[in-house]
Amino acid sequence: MTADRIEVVDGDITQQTVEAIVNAANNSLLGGGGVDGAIHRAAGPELLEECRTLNGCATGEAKITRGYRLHASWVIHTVGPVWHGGNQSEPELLASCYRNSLELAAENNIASIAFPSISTGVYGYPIELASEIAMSETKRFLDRNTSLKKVVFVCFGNRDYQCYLNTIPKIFG
Ligand code: AR6
Repeated sequence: MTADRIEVVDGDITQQTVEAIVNAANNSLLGGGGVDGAIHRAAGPELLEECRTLNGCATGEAKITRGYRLHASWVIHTVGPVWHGGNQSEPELLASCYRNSLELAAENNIASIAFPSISTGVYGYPIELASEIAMSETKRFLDRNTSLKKVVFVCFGNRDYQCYLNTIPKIFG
């Protein structure tokens, strides 16, 4: 059952015990605020050193690095769209963040991964809409992939957590 492989938690993504955590980065991949800042602080300066070698990342795409001082062995950096009202390919770009991150995980034999709520902080994407994309894209992936055993959606605070919980039945029935 696909739904048995997803989990929603209220917490800090840097503290998750999974093989890979996803970073909601920007095109430079050179750090920032929000979850990006928290991940770089927890991983240590070696993460930034490796990110410097990647030449940035296009919106909707994903790149992988080591996790350094994190519990997670890997960080998958993806760049969500900035919300401009929804008519500038934001849904497609956000979906491709999840799809490309999950594909990178599978290619690297990663069995467990945690996502933050990409684009819903500084980038302003409404979380009700974003959570539906996060879960529907993940469901689509898990339905045809068996190597990934666990996908954790890490919500930062109770409001976001409740929103994600409300989305589960809409997507997983
Ligand atoms: N663990 C889990 N989620 C977190 C954490 C954490 N430690 N800290 C924040 N969040 P944001 P974006 C949540 O703004 O909207 C950065 O500067 C947060 O509450 O981090 O994709 C980058 O460099 C929100 O729900 O990312 C980019 O410039 C979610 O993570 C820009 O922000 C995403 O919020 C990316 O903006």
